[in-house]
Amino acid sequence: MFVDRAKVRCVGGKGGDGCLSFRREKYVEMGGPDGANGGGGGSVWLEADAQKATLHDVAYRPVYKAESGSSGGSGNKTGATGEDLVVKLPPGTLVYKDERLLGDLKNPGDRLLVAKGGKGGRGNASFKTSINTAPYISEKGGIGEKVELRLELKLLADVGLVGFPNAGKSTLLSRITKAHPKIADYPFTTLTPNLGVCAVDDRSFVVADIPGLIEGAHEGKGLGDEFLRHVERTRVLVHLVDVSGFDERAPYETFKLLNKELKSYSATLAKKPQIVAGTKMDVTDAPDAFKSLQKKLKKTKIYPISAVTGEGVDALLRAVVKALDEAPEAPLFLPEKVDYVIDPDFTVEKTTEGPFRISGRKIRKMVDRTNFDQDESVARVQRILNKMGVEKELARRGAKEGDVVILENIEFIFHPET
Ligand SMILES: Nc1nc2c(ncn2[C@@H]2O[C@H](COP(=O)(O)OP(=O)(O)OP(=O)(O)O)[C@@H](O)[C@H]2O)c(=O)[nH]1
Ligand SMILES: [Mg+2]
Repeated sequence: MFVDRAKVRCVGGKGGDGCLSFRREKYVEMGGPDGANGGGGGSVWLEADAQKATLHDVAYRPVYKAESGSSGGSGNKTGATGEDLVVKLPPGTLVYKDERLLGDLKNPGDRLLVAKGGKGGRGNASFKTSINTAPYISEKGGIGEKVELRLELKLLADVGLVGFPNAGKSTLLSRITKAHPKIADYPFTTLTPNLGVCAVDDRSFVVADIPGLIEGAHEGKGLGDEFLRHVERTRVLVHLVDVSGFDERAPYETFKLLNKELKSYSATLAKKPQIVAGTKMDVTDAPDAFKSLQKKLKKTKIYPISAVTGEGVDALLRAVVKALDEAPEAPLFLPEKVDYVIDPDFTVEKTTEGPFRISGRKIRKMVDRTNFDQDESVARVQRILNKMGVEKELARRGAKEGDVVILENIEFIFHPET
């Protein structure tokens, strides 16, 4: 099944906890600290993989969690690092977070780090200093990053077949490639894009057949712009105009209407090199209709083809190859300029219920990693808060000795040191 949109949640692995331990040896009176660091948590990556053609798999399995790091051990045994998780996606996947483009996984092998694993906590051996030779302190492992992402696939094909429903797009695709799209004599036979690889002499290129467009497609009529975006990255468009008389409108009308739709959808689509083909030339009235269309479009060469008999198809393909040689590379979608979000180290607010609340990313990280049952750890947090200027800010806000202060989720009694 062809799925071109998906939402996924990626979670980095938790870092392993640091260990608190002291060496115990026979005949050695005072062993030093030997608690090792925990291993870092694994990260989640997204990677473009040529084997994938749709977002089907991720849409049905939307949660990705990397491995956690192991805890550090005694005897200076460092915890194992958690393994990274690589999520394979089809080339051409755009990655959005909060509607901001994070990246374009255009070429196979392109990678994007989306959720970093948490750092491993430090063991007490790491806290040893000349002053504190027996630290009774260890850190917890950091929590991995959590992100919700929106994925959108914009197919990467060299050539896009466009035209009104029934123009014969799928029939042409089945003639020039090994693809087997559904073909029928009613409009909207094709409901999702089909891709095929076409070989001409020693060249090959990817052709995309998308559902037929109708008037108002850019406003969402018919299958509309759902699929127009899949030809946005093609390098050359082949515009099929039915000249058999099956479509009640004159071929010239449908030609103009379709170009109007492309233009309304995007200026880039309208500017793409376009090769025009009159289709179903094997039908009795087609040659006459073809002639009058060519007369009206003086400057544009139209290729007469029949996907059923094969007439004119080679000449069309040669023109496609020539146009591809001259066409620019498919555009890369670059992340928009990021407006920086100012994220202060901490904020202090007085809650309506009374206590002061201290929050912020840096504070949250520290709280997550602190063992509050260790006196030395608590003392260390207090030292860090002081250095950050939290105590000063609390005092400035009117906090007094004995007031309750909430640090993220942990309650403290305010005892200013200074
Ligand atoms: N005689 C003749 N019939 C054709 C030719 N090409 C396509 N047809 C017929 O036209 C009808 C529509 O063909 P499709 O290839 O399904 O058309 P499409 O453009 O893919 O249509 P949608 O997917 O609905 O947009 C089918 O009945 C085909 O058999 C041709 O060259 N000659
Ligand atoms: Mg079709």
